[in-house]
Amino acid sequence: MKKLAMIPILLILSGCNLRVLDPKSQTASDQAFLIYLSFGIMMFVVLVVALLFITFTVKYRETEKNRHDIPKHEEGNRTLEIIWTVFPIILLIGLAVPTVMITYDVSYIGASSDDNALHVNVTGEQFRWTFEYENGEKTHKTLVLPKDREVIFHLTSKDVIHSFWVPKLAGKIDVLPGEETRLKVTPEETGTYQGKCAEYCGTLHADMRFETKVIKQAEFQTWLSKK
Ligand SMILES: [Cu+2]
Repeated sequence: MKKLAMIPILLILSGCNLRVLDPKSQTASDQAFLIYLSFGIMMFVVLVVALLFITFTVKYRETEKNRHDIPKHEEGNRTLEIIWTVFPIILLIGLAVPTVMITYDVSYIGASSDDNALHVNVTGEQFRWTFEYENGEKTHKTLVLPKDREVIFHLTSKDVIHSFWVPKLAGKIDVLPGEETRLKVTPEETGTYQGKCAEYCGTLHADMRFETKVIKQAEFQTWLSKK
């Protein structure tokens, strides 16, 4: 019992929080769906294997009666072979298709999107972020985004590899020198969300935290024009 009580304590002490599973954007919802899907498939496999393991352990255990029996040698059971070949393939396709679709959609590779999308250039450097809007305005510590509008981030680094991460809005994305990565996010709820660099990039890596403020579209226009 004492050991069981340790589990919640360990979770709290580990600083574990489930922001990733509290999505506030379409992208984060899609990614949370992938987490649940892969976890579901994994649990299904674990349960089936555990069930078979227990069944066979009980069924074929040594008893007084069967102590000297030598089991019949089974070879080439076609039905079983088809089941354990086809079934994992179906499971993997079930995992791969949504994963590839969502990854491509979120990475915004060549896909034509909303004409109304907001493009934000994100530059990582040791040790700060620069968020540049379409009118040339820049911010560093606060990223302001409009609610319910598609935002395309164009990310690059001035020096080493960083990783842009606002857990409630989207999964981590690498920010690389000399190459642009892209991320599509449509925030769905107003609020302030913590962001950080998720790739250790030097002594002041921990200083690369920022706030993401999602505000209503009209407020966003006013904010941007006043900058
Ligand atoms: Cu960094």
